[in-house]
Amino acid sequence: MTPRDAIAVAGRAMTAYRAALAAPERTARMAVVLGRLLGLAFLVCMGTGLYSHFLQDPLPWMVFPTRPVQLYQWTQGLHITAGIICFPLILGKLHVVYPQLFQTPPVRSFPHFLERASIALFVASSLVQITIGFINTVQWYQLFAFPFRQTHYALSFVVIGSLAVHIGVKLPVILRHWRTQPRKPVAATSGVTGRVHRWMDGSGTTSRRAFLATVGAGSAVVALTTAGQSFAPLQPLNLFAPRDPRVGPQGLPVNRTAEDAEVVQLAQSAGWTLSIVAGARRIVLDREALRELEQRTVDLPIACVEGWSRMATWTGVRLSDLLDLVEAPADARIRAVSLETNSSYGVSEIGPEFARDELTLVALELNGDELDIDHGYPARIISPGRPGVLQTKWLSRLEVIA
Ligand SMILES: Nc1nc2c(c(=O)[nH]1)N[C@H]1C(S)=C(S)[C@@H](COP(=O)(O)O)O[C@H]1N2
Ligand SMILES: [Mo]
Repeated sequence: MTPRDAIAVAGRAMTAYRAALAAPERTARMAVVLGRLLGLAFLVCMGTGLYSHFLQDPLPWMVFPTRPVQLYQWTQGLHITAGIICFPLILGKLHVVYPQLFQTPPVRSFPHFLERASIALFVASSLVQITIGFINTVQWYQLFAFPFRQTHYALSFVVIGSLAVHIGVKLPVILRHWRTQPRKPVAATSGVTGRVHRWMDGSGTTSRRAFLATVGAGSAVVALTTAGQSFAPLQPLNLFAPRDPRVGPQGLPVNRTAEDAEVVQLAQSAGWTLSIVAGARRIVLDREALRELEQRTVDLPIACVEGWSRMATWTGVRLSDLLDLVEAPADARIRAVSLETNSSYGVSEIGPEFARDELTLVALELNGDELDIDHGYPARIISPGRPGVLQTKWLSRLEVIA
């Protein structure tokens, strides 16, 4: 057998296999229906993901809204829920288009090559993307030998870029199948074998509905069992989410304990003070002194990037009042420094819109009691509309960034 014969045999085998894979739900219309839902889920993930990313790594000109105070709780809850729904949708979509893997010839032209390459890149990058995202929400951080957020951010451009190419290439098919088509006789589907495309004649409606119902039910189940970590009424259904937002000291989950952060001794030390530094001006306050300043009580959620969130009542000193003590300019950025020094979570920066917000506190109490050591005793930052990771615990110093 010459190589040419071998290719011909392989080609016939692929054609036969592809024909054998024909099923009522494997239609271009179904691919478009699932593709639209996936596209929507990806856009939601991208938008909410960029929002979360830039809150943590803002560009110099960026100013963020501070109301509603639950804004980040909602955007991040959406991010995680839409991301999880991508699993059943992608599996469904791959099931529908799987026979296309066995096209013959595998590459017909340069545009066809681009089309297939962009799909390969898109499938691979989005599977990696939702998988590392999911792993992050269940906090298996130790699995990652790379910085999660930067990787997830960079990969999102690969996903969206290859998706854009994919949509561009498939636009004619997408437009043709955007609406349900009137049923056509088999003969009208020119250029394809009746066997492979028999389903285009409108038979198999029942199995198509059953397939869509399965994907839909899968999506609903993962959404309902995830959203409970940020959406209180669904909390009893919260199966997948790693945290029950109701469990933890003072009714609030703990992300990192004082012991893990190795701050127990420093945090409990009688000599603890909070320094507030603006250039040469410096004020040092101990807990007593902080207590003597005007105390405010606010209701603000902790909303972790991992998706769980929980409303709580905080009491302490308005950050703005502390900044006035050192005559910090109203538009200054502030750096909050923790007693915890061995972690990137030990430092956060606070833009002026948050630093000067009347709800932003250096909190001393949580839900009516002195802060638990795992929630940041003696003092922590709490501010509206920001990721939990920026709500620095075990505060030691506030620096006005020049
Ligand atoms: N110093 C310090 N502050 C921190 C953290 C940390 O690890 N170290 N974790 C952050 C994260 S990721 C979250 S979600 C919140 C959680 O606050 P809680 O543990 O009081 O619920 O604290 C934030 N503040
Ligand atoms: Mo977090």
